[in-house]
Amino acid sequence: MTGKMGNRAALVVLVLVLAGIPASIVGYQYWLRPALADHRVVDIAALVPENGGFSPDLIRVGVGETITLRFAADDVAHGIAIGPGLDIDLGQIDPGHVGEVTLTPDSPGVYTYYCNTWCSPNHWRMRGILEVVDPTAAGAVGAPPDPIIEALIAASVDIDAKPQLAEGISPDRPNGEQKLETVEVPPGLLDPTWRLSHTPAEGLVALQAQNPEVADDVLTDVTAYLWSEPTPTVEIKELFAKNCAACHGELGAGDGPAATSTLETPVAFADVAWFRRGDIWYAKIRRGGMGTDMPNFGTLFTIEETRLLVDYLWSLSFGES
Ligand code: HEC
Ligand SMILES: [Cu+2]
Repeated sequence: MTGKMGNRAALVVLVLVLAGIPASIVGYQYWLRPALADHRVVDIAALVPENGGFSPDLIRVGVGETITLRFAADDVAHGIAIGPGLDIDLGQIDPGHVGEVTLTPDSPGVYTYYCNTWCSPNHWRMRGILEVVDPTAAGAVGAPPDPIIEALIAASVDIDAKPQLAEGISPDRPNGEQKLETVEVPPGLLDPTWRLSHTPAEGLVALQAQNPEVADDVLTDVTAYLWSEPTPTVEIKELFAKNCAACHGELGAGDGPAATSTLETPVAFADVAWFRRGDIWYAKIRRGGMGTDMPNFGTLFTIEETRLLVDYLWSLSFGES
């Protein structure tokens, strides 16, 4: 792993997170406190998208300016987070309550505040933009370059093509780790970058070529084990639980409570795993589907978080979580 976590905090701060303050301490919350504050306090109403979503849904703040964002849940419970890379999650805010965060951005950038609690069928549209501008610099801040997506474009990979699914490979992966010791593994399979741009089925073929005398079930176990490395962290599991499980199901079986209301059926990762490439999953997560109700998460998560989510999908696919 490279030290990508090091550059995550372009904007961090004095972050004070206060969640769940009853909004009913009205006089204090709405008049006295903003009047006494020595910096800008912005009140943001959080409503399900059918009722208007966030208002305001665009906030501009200058580099070095301290700002307090106060999110009031006015209809149902919402979960408020701000990304990518800020580590700000105010948790669930019940109706009639306020959650707030105070921050002082130290470099320009574009961030998204979003709801991460399933609050309505249009829940995932509940997003707003926090733009950090440097008044002394001209020009907009672009998104950072994304090596995985650039490589897909360079190779003309169509991320919307539906790969053919073949029969006969079990999604289970018992004891792959021990079996790994008993076979000869081609170097590509040990390289996470190679695995990201190849399907497990292709990995299996490479293993078979190298180990013609070894039984296929041993080789499938080894392949599945390699693809489901590394073990997911608690943070990534939580990111999936909050943002993906409503559709894809808690364990990625495609059976979340919102799965019945999407245009296309959310993918059950175990069903497709052998014939999918991780880099295409990655691109799908960042860009979203094309008219399929699969939301885009590229403005919410860092490149690193997305990469770790893909690893987590593999471990869900191959039965280990
Ligand atoms: C609103 C429901 C919904 C949510 C929330 C959602 N997805 Fe999806 N997802 C779908 C649907 C529907 C599809 C199938 C259509 C498509 O591929 O565009 C899909 C497809 C995918 C695919 C492509 C799978 C394949 O091989 O075809 C990936 C990867 C994926 N989702 C990952 C995620 C992750 C990770 C999250 C959370 C960060 C997430 N999804 C959140 C509905 C959802
Ligand atoms: Cu919501």
